[in-house]
Amino acid sequence: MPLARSLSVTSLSGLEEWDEEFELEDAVLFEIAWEVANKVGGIYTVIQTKARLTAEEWGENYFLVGPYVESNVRTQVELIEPPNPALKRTIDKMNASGCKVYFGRWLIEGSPYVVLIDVAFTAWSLDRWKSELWELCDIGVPWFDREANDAVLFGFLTAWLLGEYVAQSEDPPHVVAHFHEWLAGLGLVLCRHRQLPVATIFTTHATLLGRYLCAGNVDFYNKLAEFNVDKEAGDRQIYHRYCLERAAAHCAHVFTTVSQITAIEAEHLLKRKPDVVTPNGLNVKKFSAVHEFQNLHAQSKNRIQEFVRGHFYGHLDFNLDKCLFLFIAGRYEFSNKGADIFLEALARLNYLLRVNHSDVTVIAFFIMPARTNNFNVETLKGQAVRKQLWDTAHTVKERFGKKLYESLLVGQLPDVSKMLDKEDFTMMKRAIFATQRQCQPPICTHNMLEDSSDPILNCVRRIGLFNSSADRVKIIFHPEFLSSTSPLLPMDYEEFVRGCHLGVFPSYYEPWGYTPAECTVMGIPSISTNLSGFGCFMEEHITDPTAYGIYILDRRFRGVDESCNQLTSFLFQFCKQSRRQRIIQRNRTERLSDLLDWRYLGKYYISARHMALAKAFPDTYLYEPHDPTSTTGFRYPRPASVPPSPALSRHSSPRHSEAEDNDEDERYDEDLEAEKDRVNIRQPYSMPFKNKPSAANGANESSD
Ligand code: G6P
Ligand code: 1S3
Repeated sequence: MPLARSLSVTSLSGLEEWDEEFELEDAVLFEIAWEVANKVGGIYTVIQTKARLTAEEWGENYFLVGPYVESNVRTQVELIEPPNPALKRTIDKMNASGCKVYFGRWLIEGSPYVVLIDVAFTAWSLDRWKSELWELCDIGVPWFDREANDAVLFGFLTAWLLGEYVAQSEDPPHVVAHFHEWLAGLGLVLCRHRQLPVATIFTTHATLLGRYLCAGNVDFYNKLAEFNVDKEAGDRQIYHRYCLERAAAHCAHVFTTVSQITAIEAEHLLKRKPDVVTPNGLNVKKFSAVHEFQNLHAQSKNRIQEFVRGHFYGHLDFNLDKCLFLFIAGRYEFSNKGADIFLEALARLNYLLRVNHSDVTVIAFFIMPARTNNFNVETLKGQAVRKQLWDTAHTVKERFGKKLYESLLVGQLPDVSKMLDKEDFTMMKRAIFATQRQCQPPICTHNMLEDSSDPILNCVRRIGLFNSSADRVKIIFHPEFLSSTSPLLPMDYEEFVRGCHLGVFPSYYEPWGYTPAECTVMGIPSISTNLSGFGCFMEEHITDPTAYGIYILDRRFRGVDESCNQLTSFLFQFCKQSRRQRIIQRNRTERLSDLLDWRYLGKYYISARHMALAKAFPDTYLYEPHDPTSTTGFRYPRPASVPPSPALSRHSSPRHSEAEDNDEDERYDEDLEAEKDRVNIRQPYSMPFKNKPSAANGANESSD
């Protein structure tokens, strides 16, 4: 089976040695993507988080190239004059020839320079360029495909920019042009066709065919080698897009993709094996106090609890302190992102919690944007009722306090029976009456435009999880990305993730998967799959991922029903953990964040660039590839202290009582645990490049 094969391009050893010799003084890097300063999906995150590291390496010679979108520019970009004379001449010349090209600084970490091209302004050239494309490589782009039309305009304009830049440079520098995804790919094809002296890299973050085939009912991974790619692309009316993508992959000096699993997919669907796998990293923020991220969890959780109080008003018959918050988030691709099996597993979990008389309540959030017509009235009312109860309690408290104060002023202890008067009781009764509700708490927070055909809502209807009192699993579907200015749940995504207990991402098609990676760096456990780039990467680099709160679902070698059972079992085991075990697990999860830091994963981008420079300018640059068969990468050993299984976990302090919810005891255990693990595991950034002696593996497992 093709997936069993291992590509070793992400082997973690040896990178330092390959790259030390490179001198980049006269080289210039252009990184070109449709998502530069323009958030559409995950590629934006790649470029935005990586910018600081790349800007540190390339300084004034790093330029991001993207589309000009006025609303984005107003909020994210400071327009300035280009300090680089050749680039200034290039932009002036293009603008004098009927283009609109802007230059500025993108206001993110690293403040990289951006060149933003208004593609709509040059739409008058579309027909001419499409004919040229047809003449050149027989790719015909239909008039109705707006995205592909944009890709043609963007492609011709970026190739023009690069060609002009080379022409305007007195002493032509060594240019590296890194293109991301098919939307930017045509620029690369044109650079090669025009024989520009530019080293080109093409990174695909997902293949077009892979995404389309997986969304249908296809046994994708077992049939990878058998697809008739031209026919499949034609059947889905994406043949022209597919041709653009495949042409870019083949024309590039260096072809890369974001994970091993997508490398195999690309080899079969695009017919070129990637030269380097460039996994996605994040900007990892380290807190000076070890507990800081735990405190942030508690703070954010309180805010989610407030929302839940409002959403479930009149039905708050569960203990919020025993409530676990689970979530799935991302692009609304129902089955590709695994929302289908998550819902099915939630139904099974509900059954298990009920028959086991569990006192735990699970609230599962679905944060996936769909077409809506704003928040619905019932949801807004819930928050208004909660606010009113809060105001009432506050007013009564004030009145109570005033009477108490007056009594103490005259030297008397208050008569407790007179502290609350009739008016107070009337006010409180009125507030309680307002919490009466005839309907169940809503599943969806918004008015859906396609309510009757919405896949999540239809699945909820089928499995019958309607937020009733008897259900131990409740569902909240928020079909819009989160925002700190929302009147409903005023939190940004990061705060929300911190407040949850578990991220659930059982994707079927996920070239990388930033969502579980983001959970990890915030110390929140997550479920991903062995079909996602992230899941495979973690499996490769951690001896016992589950112990670190990285649950990896097997969707590769099991049928859907079996995977669903495994997911249910992960969820049920998670629900059985005590608070103390969750705290310990979060500490461990957070410890993995070094592995996902760009400071470390950025090395793969560096080597892709060096490889491209050496291929395009062999007289100047030399690239010595590492041993492609080497598989000796770093692996995180098993955690040295108490395992997280509820059955095996023991109290590490004689002070610890039955009261697992006692924060003081937890803190003590947590300190002890963190200290032990720090001594045993924590290492500086450079650690992943070295092998650890195997004796460290679990040697102290029972030293607790
Ligand atoms: C953090 C806080 C603790 C709090 C705990 C709740 O660790 O530092 O004070 O008790 O979160 O954890 P839980 O998993 O129950 O949300
Ligand atoms: C793609 O975005 P998506 O969510 O459509 O690119 C992301 C960045 O490389 C990747 O994390 C994700 O898996 C892909 O699917």
